[in-house]
Amino acid sequence: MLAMRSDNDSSPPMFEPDAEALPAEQLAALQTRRLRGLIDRLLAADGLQAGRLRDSGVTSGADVGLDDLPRLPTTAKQDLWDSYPFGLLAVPRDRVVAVHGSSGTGGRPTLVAYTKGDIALWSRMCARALAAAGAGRGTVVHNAYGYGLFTGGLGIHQGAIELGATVVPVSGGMTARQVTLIADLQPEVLTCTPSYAIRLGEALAEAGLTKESGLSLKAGVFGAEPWTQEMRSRLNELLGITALDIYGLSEVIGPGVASECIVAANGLHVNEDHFLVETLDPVTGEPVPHGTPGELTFTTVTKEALPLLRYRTGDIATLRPDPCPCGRTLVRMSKVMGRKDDMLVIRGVNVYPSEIERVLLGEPSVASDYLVVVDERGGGSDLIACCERAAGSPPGNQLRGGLEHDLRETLGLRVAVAIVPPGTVPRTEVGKAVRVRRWSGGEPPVPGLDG
Ligand code: DLL
Repeated sequence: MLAMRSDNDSSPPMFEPDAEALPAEQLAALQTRRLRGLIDRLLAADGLQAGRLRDSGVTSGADVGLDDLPRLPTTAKQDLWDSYPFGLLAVPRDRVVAVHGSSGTGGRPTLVAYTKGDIALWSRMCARALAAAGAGRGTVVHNAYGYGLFTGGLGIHQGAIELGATVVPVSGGMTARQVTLIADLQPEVLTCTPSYAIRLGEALAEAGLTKESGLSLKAGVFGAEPWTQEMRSRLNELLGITALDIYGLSEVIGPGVASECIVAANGLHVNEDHFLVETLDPVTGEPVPHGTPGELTFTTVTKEALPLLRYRTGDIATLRPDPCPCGRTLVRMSKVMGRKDDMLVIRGVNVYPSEIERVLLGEPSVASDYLVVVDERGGGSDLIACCERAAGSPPGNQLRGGLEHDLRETLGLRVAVAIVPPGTVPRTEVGKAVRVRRWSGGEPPVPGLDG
């Protein structure tokens, strides 16, 4: 079996070093050329985005440079819904070779289209992410992202093939079968949501498969939902791996918009030769400086079927341009703190569920699954953090009091903690983990959570 590349290899593990380590001026020149090309394509397609460009005084790609980006019009999810299914196409309908999407909140599908060129681009972006995790030719990649309309499964699948790795297309769920496949095929890279990685790690441990007993995994490429550094520590420990973050969204291309490298495991390199990135104040839409949390906004300069100008994602993160030891020159984004619409406003205090995760999972006596319940039964909203004791942690009342104290200190807000019996916090086997449930009456969202 071919081994993983290691940090000590003389060449850095990059799939496209010419692009990933491009000097700043050359990157800017490439981005400018591509941005101008995009604007010309959008104007030629004469759709919604062309109208907005003309309204803002842009009639040719030659009119703009990178510095003009903040004054160009934006796009948002609503535009995709309004143009559902094919209204935003910038190519003839018969050039579309695939559609993907996400079910989104409220079950309303967000559908996106790909040309052959888009699929090739997407494959390369996912190959970059896998190579950044240390994978190369012949590396076995156990791909437990769901296959289907969701971009996780097929995106990583195509990327693994592009890289020349050996992909195991297991998809989500049926955990017992996954344990058998991992034992038999000895994958070195695991790709799935972080919440499913916890589930799988626990199932592997129950089956006696741990690092000590020869578990083959070395790296994990986890994304599609927010997760914290505390969750990273848990995953590293449980699976004996380096857990890495991968970010993306259907509207931009799917997974592979940005991903972490195994060299630093500290921030996600944005593939900004294809996806120009900005962080905007979520309320005013004005750009915020590097290091300040803002709404990630992407311009897809090379996509063909559904190119988007300044697509406002709703995801909140920071950007950092400082060099990375891996040699990539691409700007890094922080872990996503949450979506702007997932922010809870409790008695005037803004809270992202990930901030609660950081406190809960920072305590070793707490198991990795948790649920934040927004208790609306009294007409207001109060938070209850429901969690379980970690296996083997001693019983006692201090845990709850300690967590409530830490949550109050960290968030400046009273959050009640309910330690519920093992196995009662709802788990997600397939799809994205649900971390927040509203409770306005009736049965509690977690059995055993008494009123
Ligand atoms: O979740 C694409 C993906 C698949 C990314 C597999 C990574 C791995 P959608 O279903 O369209 O696409 O959902 C996109 O998921 O706007 C974020 O809110 C969230 N998200 C994706 N990756 C991360 C991440 C895929 N690493 C939405 N951290 C995005 C936090 C993430 N949130």
